[in-house]
Amino acid sequence: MLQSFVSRYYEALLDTDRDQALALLTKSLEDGVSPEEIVFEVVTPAIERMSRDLTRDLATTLSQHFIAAQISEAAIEMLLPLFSSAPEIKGSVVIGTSSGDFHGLGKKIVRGCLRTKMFTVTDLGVNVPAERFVDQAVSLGASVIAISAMMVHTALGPDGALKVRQILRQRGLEPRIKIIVGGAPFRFDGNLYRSVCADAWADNGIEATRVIAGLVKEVPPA
Ligand code: B12
Repeated sequence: MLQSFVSRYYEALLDTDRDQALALLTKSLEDGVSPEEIVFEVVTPAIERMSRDLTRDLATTLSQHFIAAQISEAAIEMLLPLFSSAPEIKGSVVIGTSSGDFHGLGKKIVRGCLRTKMFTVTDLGVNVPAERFVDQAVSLGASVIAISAMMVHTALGPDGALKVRQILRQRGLEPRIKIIVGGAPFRFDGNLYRSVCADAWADNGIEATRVIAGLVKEVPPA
């Protein structure tokens, strides 16, 4: 039964049919499937599969992936309160687009993937100054700052990741808060993240969840 549900849910994602996808989730709950099973065996594998299809054989499009990430987020928000015990949160992340940069689509996909994988994510929006990234990470107890930059000058610019690094250093926060970057310039040059003194980069939302899980482990418990 679960297998047919998985296929129908994935079809709804491919059709970007949010109502159908969420209706399927509700129906399977009524049929006795646990919310935990739905999240870990349906919702999360589906967004991972779409990400693979997108990068490997272009079987899906970016717009499908974008809507799928939003549907996944909605599904997680609907199902988490129904878990029999609170899920283990893997870490806390603040995410935003670099100062001067108003590209927000990729960041939203990353946010959706992180939430699907049980990270607490605070989205600071677009055009976020370096100081705000750090202030928010400190006040929310986040161990990772995730910076999206879609243009070369906002990736390398003076109020981007480099400044976040500088502030973390000045305030003695480097052991507690890690920096991950992503976006078009980093995809173009896989070593660019080093030039902006980030701890890591990732090519897409699913990869970001893996890399961030590693970064969280490097941070000593508070
Ligand atoms: C859509 C788009 C726009 C839209 C943005 C809409 C929106 N609300 O976001 C609009 C039309 C508004 C726009 C405006 C501009 N744009 Co524009 N835009 C694009 C375009 C075509 C696609 C970007 C996109 O959304 N991709 C889809 C998402 C899903 O992919 P993504 O962002 O790469 O995200 C994925 C990964 O990169 C990664 N990722 C993303 N963020 C993060 C963060 C972390 C932490 C991690 C780990 C991973 C990660 O995961 C995501 C999911 O897989 C790109 C071209 C391109 N191929 O990238 C140009 C592009 C980025 N834009 C460009 C330019 C120049 C501009 C403008 C300056 C144009 C102008 N003259 O006005 C303005 C800038 C406005 C500003 N100040 O920000 C240039 C930048 C060139 C450069 N060398 O810097 C590009 C590269 C186009 C080009 N080839 O010239 N743009």
